[in-house]
Amino acid sequence: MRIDVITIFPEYLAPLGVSLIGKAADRGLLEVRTHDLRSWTHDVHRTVDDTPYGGGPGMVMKPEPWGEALDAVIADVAPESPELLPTLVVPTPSGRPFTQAKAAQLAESPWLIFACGRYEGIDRRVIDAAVERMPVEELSIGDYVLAGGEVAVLVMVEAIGRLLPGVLGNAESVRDDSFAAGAMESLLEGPAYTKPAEWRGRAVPEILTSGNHGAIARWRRDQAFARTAAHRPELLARLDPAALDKKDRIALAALGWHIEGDRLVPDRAAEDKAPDGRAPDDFADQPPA
Ligand code: 6GU
Repeated sequence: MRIDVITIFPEYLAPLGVSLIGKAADRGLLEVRTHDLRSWTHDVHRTVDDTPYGGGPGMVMKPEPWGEALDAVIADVAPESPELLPTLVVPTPSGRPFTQAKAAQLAESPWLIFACGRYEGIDRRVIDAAVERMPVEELSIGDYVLAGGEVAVLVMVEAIGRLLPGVLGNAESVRDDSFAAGAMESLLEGPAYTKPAEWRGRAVPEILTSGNHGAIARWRRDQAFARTAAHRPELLARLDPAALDKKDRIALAALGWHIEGDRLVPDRAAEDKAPDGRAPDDFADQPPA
């Protein structure tokens, strides 16, 4: 996969040269190129922003440097092979949610361009024009506001990069992740333990040293249900009851959840609360992109 990042702070992307993603790049599994947006300015001050039309606080990124930057980065695409066009990802708090499913989808693309906005965002015409040339995804990494898209790009590239073939040592580790498509899609992973078997008077759960792999898998799944019920109850409501076996139902019943028609619902609405009293709606799921 090729990844181009256009930003006014190329040094902000330096962590992509480190750790899992850096090693993947060293191994040729992914190529990251960062570009300084200011190299497509032509004034002495290398201006990338201006005041908003219509007034209001803050500054808006000017369209001209962005237009030239995108032209330059996609310049090597032959007009007769539009299937080689990259997907443009624009990190923005007003985007659609960046989810594990979206990470998996983007991991299938051979080429991504990330356009990092700062200030109050990029002049809308840049995105409107790009949509006519290539697939564009405006994506948010959560319900909070960052100062710019760079940190969101670090998040997204790491989530996407670890899904690329060969990047993780153990391909199975992706399958059991929280949110992984399939059995873990709406579940959080439970706790993990390593040696020593006893530490400061605390023993590892006995089942994990039993060697009974079926029982361990069952215990882990029950732990995932418990953790999800405690931390993200709104995720449990999304589980498809048809995908639950008898033991799943028993585990969920013990946590106060039962099946009503084709939905999993809490026994009593009052229990539909996180332990800290926060309403589960605080993490309400957004509709799929
Ligand atoms: Cl993707 N960008 C910015 N600037 N702020 C955000 C975000 C993205 N996602 C949540 N907040």
